[in-house]
Amino acid sequence: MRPAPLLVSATLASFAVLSPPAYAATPAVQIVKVYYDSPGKDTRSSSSLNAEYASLKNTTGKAIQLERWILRDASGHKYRFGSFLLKPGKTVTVRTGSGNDGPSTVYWGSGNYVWNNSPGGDTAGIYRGSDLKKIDTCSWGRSSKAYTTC
Ligand SMILES: [Ca+2]
Repeated sequence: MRPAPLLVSATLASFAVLSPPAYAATPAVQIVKVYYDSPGKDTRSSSSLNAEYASLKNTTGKAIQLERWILRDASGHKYRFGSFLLKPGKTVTVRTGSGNDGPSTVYWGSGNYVWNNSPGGDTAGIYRGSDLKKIDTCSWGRSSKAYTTC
């Protein structure tokens, strides 16, 4: 049974390829919450638009510059970050409507809602850099809640 060691290593290699990781690695910047159904009727008032938001958290121990990163929905609506330094462990909230950007909140500047309500749902995704590397996504569908925590 001379080939036995070869068979063993081949088996191990197949196992390594086929077996999924025990858990998905935490993304450096994680979509932690999307409040997709702002309270009350969708009147497109400033306060209603800004009650719709997505929150992104820096899960690392280092500050991350989000400039030119993109937050987008399933149908391709995009928000591109200006210069924004997200500090370690901190969260930035991207509100759908208009307002003055601050240290923990930025504004998409949209005149209409971005995140689709339940039951249709939507997918929020964040993408980095010129090659738009996918960092994280968060999806929702039918739900009795107005938000999702990812
Ligand atoms: Ca909505």
